[in-house]
Amino acid sequence: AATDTSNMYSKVTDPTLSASHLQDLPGFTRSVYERDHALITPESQVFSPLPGWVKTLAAYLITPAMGAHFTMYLASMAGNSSSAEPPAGVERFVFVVKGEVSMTADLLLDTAILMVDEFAYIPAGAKHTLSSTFSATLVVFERRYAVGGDAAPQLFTGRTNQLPNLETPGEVFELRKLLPATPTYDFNIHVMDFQPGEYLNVKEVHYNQHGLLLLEGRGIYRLGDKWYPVQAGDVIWMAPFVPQWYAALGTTRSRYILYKDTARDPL
Ligand code: UGY
Ligand code: MN
Repeated sequence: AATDTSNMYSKVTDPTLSASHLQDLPGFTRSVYERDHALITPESQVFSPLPGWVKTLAAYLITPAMGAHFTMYLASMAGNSSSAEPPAGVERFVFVVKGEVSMTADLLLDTAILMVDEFAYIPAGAKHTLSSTFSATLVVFERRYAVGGDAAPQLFTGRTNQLPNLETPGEVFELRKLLPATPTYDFNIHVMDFQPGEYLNVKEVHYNQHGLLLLEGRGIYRLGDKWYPVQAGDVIWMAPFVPQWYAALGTTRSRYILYKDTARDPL
């Protein structure tokens, strides 16, 4: 009997490693963990109960075990969930990527509602609770506050799209800083936008550490001498002095949120 040959060469036009299959390929991940950087893509993110929090799973993506001085985690809050306090002396920054959370705090008169693209900075020791009636996802950055400056950090909330674009001489990206750029704060959170085809002009090498979540778009991230295709949902850790560079590709803008330690003497 004649064999059906119609699909015989189908791998040529539908290869296993085509973009549509890459996500599901058993054993395949774009994640890497190197001495001075890591890329942690969604299929590698492992969620487990967040100690003290109610009905919340979290994936710790950056911790001091890697050499970082901060933690970065994604917290996935189910319905009727709530947060716990960070350890003593630790400040917290939360940014809502999905859903909506309420925040009560001793230093706040009213409950604050945080929606997607909104954020809160909570100084070390400030009693507060984040809760969600439905489900919500947060990206959280925490570190032990390094005393400095002449004023105490304040608890505040904000909305990214209400912040001004800051000029960065020699660069084309749009930059928003979510914390005041004063010596009171020992880190900042940058939101950076690149249109397709735009890229960092400076091939950066600097003492600061970064934790990055790509919120929108896709492109190529250079870390050290490796070049990584990245897309929304990917997380990157950059150790001090790792050469870093980004170029936005695709058809939509790239936007990432980035932790950066600032305003402290590295000694
Ligand atoms: O501010 C920064 O260091 C930032 N431009 N770095 C980065 O995007 N990798
Ligand atoms: Mn940088």
